[in-house]
Amino acid sequence: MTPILLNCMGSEHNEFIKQHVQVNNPYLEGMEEDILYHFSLSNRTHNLPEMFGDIKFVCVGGSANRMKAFAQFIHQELQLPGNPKEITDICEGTDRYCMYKVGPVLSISHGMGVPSISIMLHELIKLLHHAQSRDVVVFRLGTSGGVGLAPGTVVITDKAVDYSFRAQFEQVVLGKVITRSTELDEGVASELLQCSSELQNIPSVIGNTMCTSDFYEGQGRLDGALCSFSRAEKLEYLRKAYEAGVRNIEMESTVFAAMCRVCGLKAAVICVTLLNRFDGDQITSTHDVLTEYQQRPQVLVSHFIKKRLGLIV
Ligand code: R2B
Ligand code: URA
Repeated sequence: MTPILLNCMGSEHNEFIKQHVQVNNPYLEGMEEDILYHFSLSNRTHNLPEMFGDIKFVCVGGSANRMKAFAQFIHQELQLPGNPKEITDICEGTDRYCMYKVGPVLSISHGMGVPSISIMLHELIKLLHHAQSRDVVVFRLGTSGGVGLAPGTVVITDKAVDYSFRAQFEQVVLGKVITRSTELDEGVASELLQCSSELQNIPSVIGNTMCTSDFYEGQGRLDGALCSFSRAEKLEYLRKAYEAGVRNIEMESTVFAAMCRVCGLKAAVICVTLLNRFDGDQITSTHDVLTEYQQRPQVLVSHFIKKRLGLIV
């Protein structure tokens, strides 16, 4: 084979990799059927290319109600025909996750914490692969605790970092630790920041997001059932996090970033802060204030999607 031909194949191959969702498992090819158990879907019983082949934007978030509300919101924003109140849950055969399809947008819930979102992501990535979806961007829309920011600020994640502020995710596989990078798509993050500057009342920053495996002790809270450290130690840890560029704390970003990256999916994390952790641990804002805060990542991502679709300039 001549070097020129090799180059040609290389670039075609790269183009394919750039557009398609890559699963990284040699065993999948040989499987007669792939049951996406937690979605209650299968590539044998459902025509996945027909159902999902046109998906361009996947929005995931913790709560089932919030992701239903997002689906109804984006339905209105994209001015699609039909009644947004009538959209149905594609995963109604299970109550693990909910999933709504609105034009080229998929809205899915992932529950709380790394194990819950990682199960959902395995099945989502296989679903997009079976469906032969191309050029997909995945967003996590969530809530978080702010580090040195006014409550209500939206943090667009630069790097998702672990408890030691390292941009990596550790997964235990067959008793050994596998480490994967958690860098997110820089272009999508800066496009989102640009979108925020075009909107009113969506104060936004780009910063690092720390992912923990617990809401209480794991995030340095003094108000859990257990607390093994002092207030001074908590504040010292938050100060070190701030110095390392951490602006918010949540519970899913590292595995989300790592899995999307390995599978060639462009990804972004957009979380609103519900409180400033330097000021306290309890979430004291009213229900209405919290509801409005949680709409901010949705409004921002909706603006991004409408711009990408050419619905606004
Ligand atoms: C943010 O909020 C949840 C905990 O309240 C968790 O899923 C997260 O990442
Ligand atoms: N979600 C978190 O994980 N932490 C917070 O402080 C708030 C929301």
